[in-house]
Amino acid sequence: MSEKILILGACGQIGQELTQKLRVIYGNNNIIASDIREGDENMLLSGPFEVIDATDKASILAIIKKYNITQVYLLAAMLSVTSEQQPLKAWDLNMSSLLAVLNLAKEKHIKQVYWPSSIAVFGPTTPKNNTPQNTIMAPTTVYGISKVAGEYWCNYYHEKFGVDVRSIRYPGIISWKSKPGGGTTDYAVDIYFDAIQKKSYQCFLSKDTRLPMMYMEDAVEATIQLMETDIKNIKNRTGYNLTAMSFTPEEIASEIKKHIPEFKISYQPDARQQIANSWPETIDDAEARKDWNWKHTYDLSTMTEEIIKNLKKLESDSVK
Ligand code: AKB
Repeated sequence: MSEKILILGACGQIGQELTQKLRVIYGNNNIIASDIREGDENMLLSGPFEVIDATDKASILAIIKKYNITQVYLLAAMLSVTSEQQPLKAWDLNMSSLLAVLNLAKEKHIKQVYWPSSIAVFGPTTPKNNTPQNTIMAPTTVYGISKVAGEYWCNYYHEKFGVDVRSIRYPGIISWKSKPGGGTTDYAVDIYFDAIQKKSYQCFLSKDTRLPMMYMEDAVEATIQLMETDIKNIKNRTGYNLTAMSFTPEEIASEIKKHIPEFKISYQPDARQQIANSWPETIDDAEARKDWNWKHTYDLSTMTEEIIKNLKKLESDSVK
């Protein structure tokens, strides 16, 4: 039987691009996009779309039955910065949605679940460099606490009930087609937009804050690759470490200057600095590379070239 996939949170940064890629691979009508709000034109015209609250198990079940869904990608979540502003709301959204979907899988309404974890599972006492797959976690953010708890719920549902749930600890994801919202790594997206539009950027992190990052193309590729991997190769049921590059604001700025020489960056660290300081600088993702043959394609230089080329094209198309 071919897969029928429901994406919860399809209008978010990763959801938008993942939906389009899955529609290309599996066929538009086999990918049911959904979010708490209606999608944009691109989303609505390219395949089925449903408005669903990802914490409402009964509504998710109705959609699963309506379309004979086999897999759910649960991407609805509040990220690190917004979670600090509304801790209980974040805990409720991040946990209730996960438990709703895990229970639907336990009750055999669906066969497979994808749920994103994050480098936010780690904390200030975690080894900062080449952070291993299994190490001290102890996060100091609400978002991180919800991701650690979520990882162990996934593992529990797998061990106790045989639920096939898979997860990646995403680093900061950098994109130009879709924008993030409410994350600490968002600066690495905003910087490109401001570089094109204003030739300058004021960064909310200090110039030497090194964080693990990945280009969206790689993140989407990794996610689909993990979900398509033969079940016998999936050895980890909490969340796989995954990375492509690590850089500081100063390093990304100097890469941008190669394309836009007049670009200027200034630094005004705010509360987000503390979140960034609690996260690893570089990640060891050897297990993902071994278990499901993960390989990244983009580094800082190839990603920057690609993003700037595309944003310049968007800008020139919009003035035509
Ligand atoms: C965030 O900054 O909150 C996210 C993440 C690393 O999970 N991008």
